[in-house]
Amino acid sequence: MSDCIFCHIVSGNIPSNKVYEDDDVLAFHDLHPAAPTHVLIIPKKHIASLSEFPVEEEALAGKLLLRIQQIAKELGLQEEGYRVVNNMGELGGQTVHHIHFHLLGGRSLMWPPG
Ligand code: D5M
Repeated sequence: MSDCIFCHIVSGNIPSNKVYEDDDVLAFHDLHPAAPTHVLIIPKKHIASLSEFPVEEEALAGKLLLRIQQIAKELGLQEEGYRVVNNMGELGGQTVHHIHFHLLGGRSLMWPPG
């Protein structure tokens, strides 16, 4: 997707502050952090949203979840806890249409979200 900002981050055309990378997954600090730690975890492959995650990509879905677990641990969030968020679609507040999971930590987080 040539107009996808996160695809440009994957390709290196747009810089990012990376915290993790492997063949399938990239994680980088959010440009507008909503918590002391705010990292976005994405598949390198363009998938627009959770609703459009292909059923045949079950292994990638599982890998993303376990990389989030690993990154949270590496960033020292495991002891105090953290939140993982996926915004889907207009009402969900999704603004970038390349699926991403927000990993938020370092402060007490309110519930329910606004
Ligand atoms: O969240 C989209 C998130 O993506 C939002 O928290 C800002 C972040 N963002 C947008 N552009 C960049 C770049 N270039 N680097 C890092 N982070 C970025 P959503 O769930 O779609 O509302």
